[in-house]
Amino acid sequence: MTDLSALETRLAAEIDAASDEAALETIRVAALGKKGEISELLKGLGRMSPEERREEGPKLNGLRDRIAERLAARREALADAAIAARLTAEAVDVTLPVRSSPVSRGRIHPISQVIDEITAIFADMGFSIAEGPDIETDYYNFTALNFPEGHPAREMHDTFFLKPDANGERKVLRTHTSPVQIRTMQAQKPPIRIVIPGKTYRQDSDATHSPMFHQVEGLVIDRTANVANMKWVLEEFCKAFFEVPSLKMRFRPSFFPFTEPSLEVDIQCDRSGSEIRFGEGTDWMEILGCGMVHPNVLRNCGLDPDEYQGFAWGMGIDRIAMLKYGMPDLRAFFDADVRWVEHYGFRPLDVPTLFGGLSS
Ligand code: 2NM
Repeated sequence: MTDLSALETRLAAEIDAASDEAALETIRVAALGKKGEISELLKGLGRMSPEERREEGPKLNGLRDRIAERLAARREALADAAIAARLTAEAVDVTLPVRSSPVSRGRIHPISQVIDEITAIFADMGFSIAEGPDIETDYYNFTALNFPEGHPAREMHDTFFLKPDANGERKVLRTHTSPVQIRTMQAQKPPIRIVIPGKTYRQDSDATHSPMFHQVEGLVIDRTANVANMKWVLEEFCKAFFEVPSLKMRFRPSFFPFTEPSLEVDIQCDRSGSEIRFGEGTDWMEILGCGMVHPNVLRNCGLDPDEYQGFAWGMGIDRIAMLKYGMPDLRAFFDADVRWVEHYGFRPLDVPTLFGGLSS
């Protein structure tokens, strides 16, 4: 005869010691499964005499029920413990400080800021922004812009040439953004009013020159655009950009292949103090080049110079960014030094607008 109380004690101890659901299931199968110890004992009831069965039946049934109950209770306790462990492990400390978002930590590079300021000013005057490829054909970078073949101006630009392609065509890294003006004039009918910010490339590298630099150029084409219009646009731009109410400008004759006449523009400044100030003083600083678009350039774009005329200008962005925001070394612009960008950069949400202030 099996010692039922010893069996119950052993099973109860095993159940209480089970550390997870799988261990518990193993114990259940060994006791109450088809071939389990208690199941086998229950099967034995059939072979007993009625008297024996009346005696043993309730004992065995009681044992089976108590073991089943104990298994269920242990299963529930394990599930509760698992949830409690998860709650502890996944607890969030809501008192920790909030991590700052990229929008508040990130900084806009001063060049991007200055491009945004310049385009905001011209957009306010009714200009559109145009862009084009950095890799250009010789035609768009030089020929269409009235640089004669073999003209020294081509060498003047210290051009980066790419390896010739299968057709022997030698592409260039654009030396100015003017190819975008050619593409726009070919694609769009006048009136045209565009500004073109972008990267430009020349083989030049020292404290004040980087082989990659930034330019912004502008173009106006219609039937009556003239030098007076050009001077007004450039004066309004300079006042808005340097954030001064008035500013003297000086226009000196110059030469560019793509404009006739060509002019260089100086703005009034004061260098007597520790920092340069614009719109006051008796000094001059060269800031941009401009002129009336050469009739040959108009013809190259399919425009009749007897019908249409226009003006264009160009300036370097990097130098005026240095002047406006007091950055002493051009080379730091392109070092990708996070500390530098944190110091000189601008907050992403402080978008420059004319009504909200360009730089404030
Ligand atoms: C400058 C100075 C003067 C210029 C001219 C043209 C075009 F395509 F219309 F002929 N684009 N840009 C221009 C004129 C650029 O940069 C110093």
